[in-house]
Amino acid sequence: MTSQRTHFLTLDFAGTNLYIMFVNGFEDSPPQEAANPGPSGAVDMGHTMTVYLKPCCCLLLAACGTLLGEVSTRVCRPDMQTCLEYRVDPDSQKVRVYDDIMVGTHLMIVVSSDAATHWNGALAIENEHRLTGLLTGRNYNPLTEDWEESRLPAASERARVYTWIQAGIAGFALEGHSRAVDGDWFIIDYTAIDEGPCRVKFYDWYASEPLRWEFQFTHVPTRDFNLDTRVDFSDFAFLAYAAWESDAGGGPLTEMADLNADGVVDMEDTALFCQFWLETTE
Ligand SMILES: [Ca+2]
Ligand SMILES: [Ca+2]
Repeated sequence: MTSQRTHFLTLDFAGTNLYIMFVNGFEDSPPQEAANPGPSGAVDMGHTMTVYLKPCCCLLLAACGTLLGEVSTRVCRPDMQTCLEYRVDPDSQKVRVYDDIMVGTHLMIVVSSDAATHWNGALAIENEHRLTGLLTGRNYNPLTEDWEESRLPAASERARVYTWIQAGIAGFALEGHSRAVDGDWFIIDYTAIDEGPCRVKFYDWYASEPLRWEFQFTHVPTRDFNLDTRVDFSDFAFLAYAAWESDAGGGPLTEMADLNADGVVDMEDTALFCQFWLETTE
């Protein structure tokens, strides 16, 4: 066996120490000391990974860190407890469809991770979809120039949420940090501002295909005719008056309450109205 020379390099990785040990000049299997690589000797062997390269060097990685995990998203009501179900678009596995979102509805897009790792991504609305949906951040901080309440404690205090505006794009850049831990990292608010579809793109800049998926929100006319954020008897009274106006030849109320856009306000609109009974937009 030839003589050996050992060097250590210590890095901070994901908030934990990563020890890299270089061993030069041995021919047989790595020496016993290689299993105890850290200068401090405090290495959890359950998380030790060894790469052994011949003939002249061996690189040993011992990390008390975490493995790369999965970043995920969910769409919730403002109470953070009620999350919406989606269906996958049969024409594109990347499109998650959320049907029947009433205009005026506020939702939250939550970005989470099941692992502590550095990550960069974005949420954005592009081109004509900017006319029907709006993304907003929380509590802009002019000192950090980011939306500080859109980043959550698990993302670490060094994460940032920056405005991302350029030609045809309106969104937010989500910049993680190596000190992040698993949990909810970012929250971006979403508002349905007009009827029709709106797609929100979710990017993961570390993925081989950065566009991970799209949220497609299909917005339907509001039933909250008096705009007090709740669909209730006041709106039903409005609908009844619009039906009377419709029978009398139509008018501005008819246009507002004609939920299926067939030119009249009748029982079909009443049925569509009742689907959102007691719905709230706050
Ligand atoms: Ca109302
Ligand atoms: Ca109608």
